[in-house]
Amino acid sequence: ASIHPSIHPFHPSIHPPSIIPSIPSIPIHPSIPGTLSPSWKRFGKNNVILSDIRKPADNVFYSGPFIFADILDYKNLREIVVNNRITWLFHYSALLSAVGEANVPLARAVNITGMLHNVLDIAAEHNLRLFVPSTIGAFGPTSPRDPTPDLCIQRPRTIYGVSKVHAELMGEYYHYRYGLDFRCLRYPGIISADSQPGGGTTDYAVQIFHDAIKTGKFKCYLRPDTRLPMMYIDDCLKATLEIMEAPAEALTMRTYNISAMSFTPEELAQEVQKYVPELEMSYNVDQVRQAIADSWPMNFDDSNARRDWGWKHDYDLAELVTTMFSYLGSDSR
Ligand code: AKB
Repeated sequence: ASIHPSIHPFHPSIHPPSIIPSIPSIPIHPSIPGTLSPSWKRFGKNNVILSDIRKPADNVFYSGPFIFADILDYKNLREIVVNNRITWLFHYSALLSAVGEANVPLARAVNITGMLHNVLDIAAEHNLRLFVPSTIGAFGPTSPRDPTPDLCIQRPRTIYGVSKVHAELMGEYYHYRYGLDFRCLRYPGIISADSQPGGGTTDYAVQIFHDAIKTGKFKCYLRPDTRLPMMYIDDCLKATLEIMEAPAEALTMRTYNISAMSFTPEELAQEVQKYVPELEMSYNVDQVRQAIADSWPMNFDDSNARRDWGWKHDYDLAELVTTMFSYLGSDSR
């Protein structure tokens, strides 16, 4: 018999028996397409299940299992977990900062209801190890910004940030109260060649590569001196798998900052100009995104992650730009 969260409080001792395969099954959201390759290599293609409410885009190479999963539909999620004997769940569904401000009710439904009522309860009910990404956006104007430590005041002023603080606190509460194996990383702005910008405040740092290659021009919506923490996708994936595989005894906390580099639009443009020397930068500040960026960390203190589970980034700004152009091709104009 299964136990519905609204009827019974969770405790590890009352979890229904579950059959746990020797290798974890991991539903992964395709908004980070690169997620697939490291996890396939590590766990085997058939043990990693990709899910979304839409078919994968034609340009996303994908040949492993793919299923429809709607995080707003509790029964659908439960069926997936039971039928596939899921053991680990990576929960990426979320509306990002800028797009969340444009549609607060949807952001609330996806980021809070989907997370609170569904993912946490399913994970607790089925004894899953649960990964939920948080973000630099979980901090706000009253947080220390340079650097921002793991534990400090968090009063974000976006629905995205509020939903992420909520996720951090709920995950930790379920961990301490019911033994849920909740693990969470606060990501900087993530940059990758194979995913398009998706409604975030840090998106300019992805768009600049596409525009530099296509048109040789880039109009930035943030001021030239706006410093934000950023990370290349491979480091993000490495950190995510590392924290999921870390022995529980190594974790002195359940939500960690991770960091790799911090830069401003001006500094990024200088690096991009090494590949596209004629790049013309201009600035047309969007007040909404500028206000969000001005309330976020400038530098992220990730010393706890480095100490507890050996986090170490591989990509700095120069390496990031070289790698982006090696994928996108600076001479493909
Ligand atoms: C955003 O800009 O909203 C995201 C984030 C930093 O969480 N990329």
